Amino acid sequence: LTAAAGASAAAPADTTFVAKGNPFVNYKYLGDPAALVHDGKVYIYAGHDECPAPHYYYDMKEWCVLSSPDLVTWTEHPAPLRAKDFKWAKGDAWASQVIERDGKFYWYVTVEHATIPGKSIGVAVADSPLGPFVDARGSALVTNDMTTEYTSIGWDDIDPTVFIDDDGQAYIFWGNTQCYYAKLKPNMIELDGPIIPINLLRYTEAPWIHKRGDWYYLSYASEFPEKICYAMSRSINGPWEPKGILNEIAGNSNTNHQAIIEFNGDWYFIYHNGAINNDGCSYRRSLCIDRLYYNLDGTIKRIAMTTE
Ligand code: FUB
Repeated sequence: LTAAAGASAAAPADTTFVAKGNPFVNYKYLGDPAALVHDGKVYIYAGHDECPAPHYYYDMKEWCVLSSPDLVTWTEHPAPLRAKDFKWAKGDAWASQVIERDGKFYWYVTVEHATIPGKSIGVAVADSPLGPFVDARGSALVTNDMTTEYTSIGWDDIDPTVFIDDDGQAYIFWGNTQCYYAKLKPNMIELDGPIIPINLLRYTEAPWIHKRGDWYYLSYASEFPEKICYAMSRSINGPWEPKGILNEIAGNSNTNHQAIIEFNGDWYFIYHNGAINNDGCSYRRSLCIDRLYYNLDGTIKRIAMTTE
């Protein structure tokens, strides 16, 4: 990655490339990956890190999407969503996740609210995983003034992850410093009931929910610089039993942020690190994928971060 090629040059529409190891996208900086498996392909949605020198802050205006049928050959599609596509938002395309329900694709995002101080969560909807996505509500789904009783910070309402359980009930989890969850209505764009705080050991941010067999897994970024830890439960409502570290601090980046998916019978751990840029790497992050393996008791083996 030359300067940059680097950082600020946007890839032309529908660019196809062959991954040559981790980080697997080497022509632009992307962070906070979320992954969706749909119709034989993996889609990765990630925030575009565009921080210029002296690079001491998050400069993230848009989210990008890549797809692959085999995790080797990738296509980057035109950026399908920008923070300012939410008219009520000021900017900051922070962490997000896309999930499909009944043929519609819902993209839950973190943005800075224009009038309510702090971060908020919005949701956009599309008929295809590649968009076009439009704001589904015209207002935030979760705002800082809904959770002020739990923390004194303005950025606790970040990093949404959404999960649909086997009985069809959808849940949204999110949070910085404090993890929260709530039910979603079947329309996927309204909360259905109270916001419930969850206490997790050394929790920082970046929750991700997945299920395998009868186990629910809640992975999250822990401490700072961040490692990814996880907890397990027999119920989506907890209690969550801490199970330790999944992967260590990701190279030169203070943050880490994971997505966990099953694809063609294998499990994958998708995350970001600062491996491409030694300077300012917390704000110029790069995407990686490694395999994830389970023990017989359902616990997860420590992730070996590779450059392969
Ligand atoms: O990218 C901005 C923020 O950094 C995300 O929302 C957090 O998860 C951390 O990765």
